[in-house]
This record gives sequence, structure tokens and C-alpha cells, in this order.
Amino acid sequence: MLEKAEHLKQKINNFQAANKDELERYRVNFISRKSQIADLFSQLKEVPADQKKLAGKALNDLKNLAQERFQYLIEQLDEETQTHEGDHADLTLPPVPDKIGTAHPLTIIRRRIIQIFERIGFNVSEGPEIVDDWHNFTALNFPENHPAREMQDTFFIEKDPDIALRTHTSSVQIQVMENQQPPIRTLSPGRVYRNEAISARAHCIFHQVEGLYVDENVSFVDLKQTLFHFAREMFGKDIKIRFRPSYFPFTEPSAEIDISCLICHGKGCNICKYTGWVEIAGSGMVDPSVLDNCNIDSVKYTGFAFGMGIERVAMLKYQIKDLRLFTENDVRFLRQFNF
Ligand code: 2NM
Repeated sequence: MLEKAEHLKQKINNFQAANKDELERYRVNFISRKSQIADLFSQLKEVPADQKKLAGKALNDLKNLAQERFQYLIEQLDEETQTHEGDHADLTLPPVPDKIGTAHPLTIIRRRIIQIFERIGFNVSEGPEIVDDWHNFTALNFPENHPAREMQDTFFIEKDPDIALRTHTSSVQIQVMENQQPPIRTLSPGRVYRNEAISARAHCIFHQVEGLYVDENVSFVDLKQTLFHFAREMFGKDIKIRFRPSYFPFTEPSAEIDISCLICHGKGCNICKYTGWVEIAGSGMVDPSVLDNCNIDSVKYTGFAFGMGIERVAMLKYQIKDLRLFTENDVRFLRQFNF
């Protein structure tokens, strides 16, 4: 009896149903009331009493196995006929939704930066990417023939040294100040260009957000608190920031802004080069001569300004190690930013 059960078990496990007829043959052989299993059940009464329990269990197991395999064969056959013939498609089912794309990580970060500053009264200003020397350099206090102009590795338009691709979005803010009197609170996001070799850390095209606040009595304290607020909104309430003295032609005093390293929380790691700090932005009090260049009274008004790279913020926020990923359009990279 046990031998016969074992034999049937193997037959069941090996059974394949390539079509409905074979499925029916399976049903008759192993499921129906005249099946070989039913046969064995009817022989159970002849089994000696001391072996009945064991044999009964073996037959029950066999019966369950036959049922399970039957379900499996039905599903297999269903799947095959659906894909091969298509005549099993259920037209009443709702359609499978299309996969929708996600915003680019730089778009997500740009929108978030704008949102943070809009909530404290900044508006957004945009301007051309092709600019004249005045808006990109001269109005910003870069002296004629000053090495600072070369420092920025500018792309000039061929045969016209007066026209260039903007190297920062400060050019937009010059336009704003030329056209509007304080109070000014504006944010200028946009693409900027610098003639640099492409690497994991540098690109000739990248994105910036610059901020500008001009009014009566704007002080360095306002700059510090505004950027501290931004850092906490962007990176969380535990973030620390520090200001390091620096130099820009268009601000005086100037400061570089660091945030505490998000990876090691200030303990020291290879991202922050074991300093515990990473640079996030440049900033300073707008040089009075820049205000004067835009016909804003530099005796009455003061202002602060700052600039940061959107790529840099995104790399810190998402721990992206190579700048080139932003422009390769590899969906395996892009679809990770789905919020
Ligand atoms: C920076 C750092 C410091 C800046 C200055 C101005 C303007 F137009 F008001 F003079 N806009 N942005 C500025 C100041 C930008 O980027 C690193």
C-alpha cells in the first residue's frame, strides 16, 4: 500500500499538462471518484489494523498533493493560453496603469530650495543665460583685467569679448536691482557655465541658486539667521553651520558657509575630508559699489547675498558621489528619486 502510494506520488509530481485533454486525463486519474487514489482508499479496509493509521495518513497526504498539483496545472495552462493565444484576456479588468516618470533630482532640490525661501518672503527672478560683460562682471565689481575674471573660466561668444555665457546667476540680480528699488528679496535659480574639465566634482554646465536681500538695516546677522534657517529646513534640525572668512569681488565682508557633515555628523569621514564640515555656499554683504552700479542708494540701503550650487546640495542630501550622474539620464539612477 505504502509502495503504491509512493509510486503515485512520483507520477503526480512528474505530470505535465500541455493542453486541456491532458488536464482532463490528470483529473480522471488522480482526482475523480474513479481515480487510482480513490482505488487505494477503497483498499484501506484490507490493511491490517496496526498499519491502518500510517497508510491512512499516506493516502490523505497523497490526496492533498493531487489537489495541489491539479490547481498548479490549471494555473500553468491558463497562463500559457493567455500569453500564446490572448483569448483569455479579461476585457472588464481595469487597465494596468502606465509607469509615470519622476522629477529629476536637481528639479526636486531646486523646487525645495525655492519653497524654503518663498516662505520667508523671497520671490523668484530669472534672466538670460547669454549676458554682457556689465551684468556678469563689471556691475559686480570685477575690475577690468582683474584675474578674478579669468578665475571663472568664462565661455565667451566668439569674436565678441563683451558677450558670454553667464558664469553665475548674479547677473540676474543685477538686472533686478537695475529695475527695482528696495525692499528686494529675490532668488535666482538657473543654469550657469564655466570652462572647466568634466570630472566627478566639476562640470562646465551646472546649476546655481543665488539669493539677494536689500533693504534698510539689513545686517550680517540677517544673513546668518537666513542661511541657518535654510540649512535646518533642508537638512534637518540637528544641522550645524559655520561661516569662514572669504573673498568675492561683489561682497564685503564675504564668507564661505559650511554645514556639519551629514555622513559622519562631524566625527570625520572621507566625504568631509576628516574636517567634520562641508562647504555649501558662498555669501556676504553686497559691496556698496555694486548697489551704486545699479542706482540703489548705498548710504540708505544695505544687502546680503549668497550663492550655492544645486548639484552640491543634491549630492549632500542624497549622498551622490559623482556629478556626471546628473546628466547621463540613466533611468536606474533617476527613478530612485520618487518623492
Ligand atoms: C555668491 C557669493 C556671494 C551674490 C552677490 C550678488 C549680487 F548680485 F547681489 F551682487 N548676487 N549673488 C553672491 C555673493 C554670490 O556665490 C557664491
